[in-house]
Amino acid sequence: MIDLRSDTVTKPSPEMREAMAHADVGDDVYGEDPTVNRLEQMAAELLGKDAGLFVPSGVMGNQLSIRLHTRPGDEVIVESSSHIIRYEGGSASSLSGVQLTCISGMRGILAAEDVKAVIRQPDIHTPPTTLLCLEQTHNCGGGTVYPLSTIHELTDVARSNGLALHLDGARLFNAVAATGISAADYASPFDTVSFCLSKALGAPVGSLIVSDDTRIAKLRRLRKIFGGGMRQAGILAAAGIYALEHHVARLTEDHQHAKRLSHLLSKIHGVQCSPDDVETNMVLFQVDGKLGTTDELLSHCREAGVLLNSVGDRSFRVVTHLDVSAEDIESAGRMFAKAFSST
Ligand code: TLP
Repeated sequence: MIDLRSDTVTKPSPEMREAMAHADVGDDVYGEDPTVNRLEQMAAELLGKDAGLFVPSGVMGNQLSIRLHTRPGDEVIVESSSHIIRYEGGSASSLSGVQLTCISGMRGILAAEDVKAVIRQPDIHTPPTTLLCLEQTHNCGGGTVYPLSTIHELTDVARSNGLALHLDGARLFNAVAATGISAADYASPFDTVSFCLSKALGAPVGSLIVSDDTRIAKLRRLRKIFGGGMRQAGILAAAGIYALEHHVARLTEDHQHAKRLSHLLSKIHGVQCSPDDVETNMVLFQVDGKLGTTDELLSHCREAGVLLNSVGDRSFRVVTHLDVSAEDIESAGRMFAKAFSST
């Protein structure tokens, strides 16, 4: 089975497991796990911030950051198909008591004038707008890269209105691989940046938040409150260090695979797919209604030997990753052709 549902499905390689098995560990709640400390320092250096905090998941990275930057009743601006609004179980409202204001972007990418238009001016009737969250790369946009110039336009508007800035950089390193712009340059305008080790980078667990020393100290306390304080987490951090050392440079391979797959998909009758839209490791496509319902199409693909996720009515997402080879991509192309002709 070729699994293209997400880049979260990768399994740790024997070398990564070896690194995990030999990790030096201690109790991280006491700050005594040398491997976690090394990973946090590495992340901070890579992203050009003072300090880092290892957290169990991308959702926790986002939610701790939202809690840090807001008070209950505040308003947070997000893109309307962002992970924070779509896939985090409503946690921003339940855990931080904030209200989310959504603006639609072009394939997930917001425009500064649209953000400016929804920032509320102080008034007793309105919630204070206190935070802008962006997503790099943009998942539902199709792995879209936020251009650095657009980030600067958006963050300038937000800053001049007193908003804090958080970047959900779950796939930040895919943007780095696609553009050659450094992670530190992308991170620079933000107060907090989270990124995931367990997506394209192939680690089994974990994300990091980076920021200045004061904010990281507060986030460390919040992590404990949210139940994310881990003990001998060096075993997991070792996988993260291995991922940062060995799996960043190869991301361009995943991008080439996604591009190739988009070309194969675009040639299938009844499939709408634009290879020009493929910027990183994701491909979005739609399938003609005559070929079946969403569920039927998913099961035809499974029967043909390929797994993928639906992201809407007859709309699908495939994600390339570490455990998918160039040959797998060619096979997946044939499997999709079979699945979408079998009705
Ligand atoms: N994304 C997953 C699903 O939750 C949709 C996926 O398969 O793409 N931010 C972004 C942009 C993400 O794509 C994800 C995971 C997260 C945060 C959350 O990370 P985890 O799953 O580690 O909590």
